[in-house]
Amino acid sequence: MRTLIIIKPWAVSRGLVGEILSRFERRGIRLAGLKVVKVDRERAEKLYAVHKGKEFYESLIKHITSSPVVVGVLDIGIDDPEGAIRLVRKIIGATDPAKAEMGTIRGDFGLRIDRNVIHASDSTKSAKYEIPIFFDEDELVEY
Ligand code: 3AN
Repeated sequence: MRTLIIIKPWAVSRGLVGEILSRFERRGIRLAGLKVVKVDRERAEKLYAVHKGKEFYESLIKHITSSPVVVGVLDIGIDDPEGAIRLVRKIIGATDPAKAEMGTIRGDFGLRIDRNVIHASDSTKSAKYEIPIFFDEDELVEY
C-alpha cells in the first residue's frame, strides 16, 4: 500500500527532513520514492483542488509554492489499505499542530495550522490521485 507525503517548506528550511523521515523508517515503513521539488502553481492547485473556495486556499497555495518541499511515497507493508492510511495519519498527528499529540510529527515540530510541517494523503483514493502529481510509475521502487 502506497501513500504520498510532502515535507512542507517550513520544515525543509528548518532542516527537519531527516528527523521527519526517520519517524516513518523506524516504524518499518519503506520509502518507494523521494525527491526535492519546487512546487509550481499548477501542481499546487491540483494537489489542493478539494480546498478550492475555502478561506485558507490562497495561503495554502502560497506556502506550498514558496520554497522547496520533499515529496515521498511511503510503502506501508500491511494488508489493510485504509489501516495503512490511518497509521500514517496517526504518525503525523492532527491537522492543527496546537491540538496534535506530543510524539506526532505535527505535535513535535509544528506551530501554526497554515504551516503544519507535513502533508499525507488522507485516504486510499487521495493517495491514488496525489502520487501521480509528483511521481511517474518508473520512479517508484518495489522491494
Ligand atoms: P490534513 O493536512 O490534516 O489532511 P486538511 O486536508 O483539512 O488537513 O487541510 C489541508 C491543509 O490546509 C492543512 N495541512 C493545513 O496546512 C491547511 N489548513 C487546514 N485547515 C486550515 C485552517 N483552518 N486555516 C489555515 N490552514 C488550514
